[in-house]
Amino acid sequence: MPERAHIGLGSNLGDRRGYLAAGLAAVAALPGTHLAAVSSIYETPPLGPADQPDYLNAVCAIDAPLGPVALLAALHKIENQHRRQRHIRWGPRTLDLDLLLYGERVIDSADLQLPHPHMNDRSFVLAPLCEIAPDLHHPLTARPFTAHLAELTHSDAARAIGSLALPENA
Ligand code: A4P
Ligand code: MG
Repeated sequence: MPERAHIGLGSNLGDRRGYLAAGLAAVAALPGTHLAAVSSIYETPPLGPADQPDYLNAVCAIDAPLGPVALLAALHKIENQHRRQRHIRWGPRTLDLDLLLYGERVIDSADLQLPHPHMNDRSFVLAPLCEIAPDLHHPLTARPFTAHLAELTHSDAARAIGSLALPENA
């Protein structure tokens, strides 16, 4: 039985919308995967080094048969196919795919942590997540993500600026 996974997409280099759309299409095309929901696109100032362009972020939900470890490996492969280069922590990137949630699973291994450890601090994650899954609760705090989002300061607000082209295979 597939479980619902939520994935954060981010881009702040080059054709940002194009990279998000390509990342979404590649995720939707993973074996046995059903794209269940896609948020609006949000534009946000960079978290981390400030001398980098603003980000576009979005969140999608998929029903995934792969299991969390294989899904994260598949996400890394998609990042690499889009010329993602890992140099600077929190530095600029063409396409960043973070596994935010995999059902209610809690994992704390060297290569994979679930829920994503920084998600509750990031409006560019919580705003699109709450848009597509307003009733979802954090598996560890047991509180609704809408409550975590409400606690973030207004200056962190992520702004919806449009929608993503849905992949043809969705
Ligand atoms: N890893 C462990 N758990 C996970 C998970 N649940 N999802 C490991 C994804 N990766 C996970 O990630 C570093 C390591 O985390 C990997 O080896 C993976 O196995 P990475 O994607 O290779 O490196 P990174 O993205 O440079 O580092 P990090 O710490 O993941 O950064 P983030 O958290 O992805 O943040 N500002 C705005 N406005 N919008 C953004 O999207 N993104 C970042 C990157 C910084 N600032 C941003 C944004
Ligand atoms: Mg990342």
